[in-house]
Amino acid sequence: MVTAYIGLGSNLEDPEQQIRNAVGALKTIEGTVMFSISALYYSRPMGPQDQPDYMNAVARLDTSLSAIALLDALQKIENQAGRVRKDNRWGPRVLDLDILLYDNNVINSERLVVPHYGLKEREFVLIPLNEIAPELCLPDGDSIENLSKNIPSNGLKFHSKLS
Ligand code: ROI
Repeated sequence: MVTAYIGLGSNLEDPEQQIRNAVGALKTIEGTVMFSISALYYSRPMGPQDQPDYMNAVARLDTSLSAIALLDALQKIENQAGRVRKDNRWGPRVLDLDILLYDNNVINSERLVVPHYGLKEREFVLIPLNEIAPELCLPDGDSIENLSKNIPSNGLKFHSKLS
């Protein structure tokens, strides 16, 4: 089994419900158990500001799937939520499920880059990740606790517990 951390984000079509549905769907991925889930957080959009605020959370999954099989499973859940992949990479989305970490692996393939390239700069990833895994270190040795202490605040707000 591998431990993977997944970032969840939504800013369209009832984001809180989108995240709650996604959490339910993550629990049904074959060969996978959800070990923990952070609280829900409101966050201001990173990137273009002319889009709604986001709801974000982070989940820990323990899985027997390969990283690519896990990515396939996550993209299937995104598609079932009605996500349309458009060119606007930084635009609003119904549901975004990102593999943040896959054990201590470093992956640089065309479809998948792990650790997630934005992890260290994103308050909406670091704070929920630190909530569920403060002892965690990245493959390069950086500690999540230190990174989350030093991230500049962009107004992330606790919303509610999920479980
Ligand atoms: N901004 C926030 N606050 N939360 C996200 O999940 C998120 N996802 C994105 C971009 C557009 C970079 N901005 C975001 O993909």
